[in-house]
Amino acid sequence: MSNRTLAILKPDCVEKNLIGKVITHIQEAGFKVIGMKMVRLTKDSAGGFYEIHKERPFYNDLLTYMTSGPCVPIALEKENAVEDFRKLIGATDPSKAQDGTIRKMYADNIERNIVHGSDSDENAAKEISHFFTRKELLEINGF
Ligand code: 3AN
Repeated sequence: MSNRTLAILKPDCVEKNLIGKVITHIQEAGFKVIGMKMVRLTKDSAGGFYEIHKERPFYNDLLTYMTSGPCVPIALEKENAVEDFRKLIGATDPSKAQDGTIRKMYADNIERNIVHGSDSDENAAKEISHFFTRKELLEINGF
């Protein structure tokens, strides 16, 4: 079991001025921020990140949305990080998310759903390296 996951505060989160509130929820749930930056994804970068969804009908819309404004990738550390973070954010479709989850509280719909969380340890490692070099995490944290 790995202890890291990747969160992305998506363009709707940034646009609604919810960066601080969402990070507060994340930190109060016991996650430690080990890397964070604000980026504007290009189509290529978003396409690479969501490669697994390439054949899905919502893929093009997803890329348009994810490149529509800046977002905030955050590398997080906690015991059982992947599973605990997915519990904290709730179901992909906010109307199906449990009360108290970040998506239930702040998300508009299944596409504009405020926050991304890695779905496995393997993907967490890949996704963290999509946004952060090892040197960046090393310089900040000594990892
Ligand atoms: P999650 O973000 O909960 O892991 P995924 O990985 O299945 O969900 O989907 C990635 C992103 O694609 C979602 N966060 C959402 O923005 C978008 N998405 C997923 N399913 C749909 C759908 N049925 N219609 C529109 N957008 C979707």
